[in-house]
Amino acid sequence: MSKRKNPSDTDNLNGDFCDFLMELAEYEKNVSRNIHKYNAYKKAASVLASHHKRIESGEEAKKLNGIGEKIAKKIEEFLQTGKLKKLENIHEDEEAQAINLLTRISGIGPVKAAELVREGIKTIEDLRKNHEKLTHHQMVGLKYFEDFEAKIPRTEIEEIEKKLKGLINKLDPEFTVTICGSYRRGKKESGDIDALITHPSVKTSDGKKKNKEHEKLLKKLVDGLKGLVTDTISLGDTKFMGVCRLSEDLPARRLDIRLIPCEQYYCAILYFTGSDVFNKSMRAHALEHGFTLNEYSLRPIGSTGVPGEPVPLSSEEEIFEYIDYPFKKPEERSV
Ligand code: 8DG
Ligand code: CA
Ligand code: CA
Repeated sequence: MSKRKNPSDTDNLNGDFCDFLMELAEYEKNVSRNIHKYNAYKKAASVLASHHKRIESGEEAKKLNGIGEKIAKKIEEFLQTGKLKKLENIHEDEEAQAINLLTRISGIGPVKAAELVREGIKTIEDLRKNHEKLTHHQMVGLKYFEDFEAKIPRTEIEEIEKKLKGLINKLDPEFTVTICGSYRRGKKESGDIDALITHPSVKTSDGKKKNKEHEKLLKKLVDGLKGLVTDTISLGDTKFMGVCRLSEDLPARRLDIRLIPCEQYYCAILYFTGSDVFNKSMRAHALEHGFTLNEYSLRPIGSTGVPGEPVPLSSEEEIFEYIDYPFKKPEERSV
């Protein structure tokens, strides 16, 4: 999951509220480590971002689903005073700012950031002097700190997609490659690149022996990407996390590649296209219609409450059909 997000799009009439709510959300996640508050702020920001009219009072905000007393009060305070006391206090809290900064490095989470700050490591410069305290992932994150903060223009991902597909096709034309995430949702820029790959020979139903052969498949595939991939953060049997770069004059970009069994491909594509808020609402809808949906499968829930066998799928549309959810094109899933 890339860090720093903001649902405040250009046509968002409540963008200023969303900005401060997202900043509070980040604070709760990184500094307080209160995931419930983080989710509450994020939910409120997302609801406000898609609201068709400008909110003019806390009272009015409270009527929206997902906005309770406390958040409504903050909106009221912001409308009245043009600022937020809580946020001002956070801005003055040096330790909180240092933790927030360090969590912007790929691989550094809130716990590690707090630990570093406790040891007096508070800036990127401090970290560069203490890189022995970092894991390999965190070191790669630090090395490319500035690069990874930059959004990736859509046109550049189109080029990377072409190159990636070309190289993978050369290895075996039976591979299917789909770049998911915000790129598939049609966004003009993305935080990272989420590539999903499948091959007719990669099956969940395979016995242990056959799976052994596939263990090396992703490694071979990544070997074939020299010239595009510059660093490996981690490489397992099903997931590669790393770095790619189109040319010397462009920033390095975060690239994840997942090798998915073909039976699971459509559920995986759906899941990794997101957005995460869209996924949550679709999962909830599935449950209401007697199905459980996740990144691997769609399964009917029997009368005993136990999920049955995965439904065989041959397209993403079919998932929507099974649960009676009006089909949404990827571009319509950025809620
Ligand atoms: P971005 O990279 O441009 O910032 O946006 P994104 O492509 O939408 O976000 P992402 O963090 O790269 O995640 C890609 C999709 O994966 C996301 O849209 C939905 C799905 N997803 C969830 N939850 C999680 C999660 O906890 N971790 C990851 N890595 N992906 C998740 O729904
Ligand atoms: Ca990602
Ligand atoms: Ca992404």
